[in-house]
Amino acid sequence: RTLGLITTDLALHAPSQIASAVKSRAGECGASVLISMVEHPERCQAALQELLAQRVEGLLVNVPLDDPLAEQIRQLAAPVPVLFFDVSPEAKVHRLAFDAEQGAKLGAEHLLSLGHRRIALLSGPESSVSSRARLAGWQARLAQDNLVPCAMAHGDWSAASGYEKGHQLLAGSALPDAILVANDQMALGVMRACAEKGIAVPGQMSVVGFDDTADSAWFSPPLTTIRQAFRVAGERSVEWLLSGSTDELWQTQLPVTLVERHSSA
Ligand code: NPF
Repeated sequence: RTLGLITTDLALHAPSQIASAVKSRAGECGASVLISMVEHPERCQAALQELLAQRVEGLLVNVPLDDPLAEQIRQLAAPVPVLFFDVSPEAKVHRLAFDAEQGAKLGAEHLLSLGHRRIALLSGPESSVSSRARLAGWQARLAQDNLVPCAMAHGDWSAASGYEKGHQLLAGSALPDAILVANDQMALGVMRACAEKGIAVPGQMSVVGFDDTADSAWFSPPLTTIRQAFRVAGERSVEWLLSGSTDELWQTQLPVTLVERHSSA
């Protein structure tokens, strides 16, 4: 049995951990996974045709897609079922996603409970539904306490962008107390920027990431973050695709949890 995975850049930690989890679970189920990595969402159709030509019996798509493109891909693939990871809940497609709002709320509440009020946001790219949902969740939770972010920037998920945007967020005369970051790789870059400016983490600046990738416990200091259980996402998605009962619309939200380490105080 063969499944297909169309994924965004595998040099990034979250997509690579999802790909790894999908491969492992498929292997345990005696299925193989053909992986196609696309640089742009518009390349998804071509990747889809390639995978269909190789007779995959189910497809996973971990690329940020707007609703029309996702629905188009579902139709092109039919009757082969397609499961999407980074589409809006409104799209009429099968979807497995982590609860981004809940994760954002947990991170913001953690900082608020520590007494921080000057909170900066480092969001991910606007093209990603997950990224927009994390940003909206942070803003909504801050607004509940009548707060607005003291500074804000968008990165591209990479540590390099975290470093560059981190320097931007730290450039003002009054420093933030804390920074909420949309993924752990960008948090790594932010902590590097803090170190270069002589800003102690967590003494002068708390940093909270999002993902809990395998390396995040080894950052210096070990990163406080929102855990997305990538293994579980891989298991659930593969099991559903191989279940043979994929006719009904399946939209599942996986819970996330706060992992308190040493980058926040
Ligand atoms: C991404 C996407 C690319 C690179 C990093 C991250 N991240 O750190 O979270 O975010 C999201 C994906 O957009 C989404 O599809 C889902 O896979 C989620 C776990 O990661």
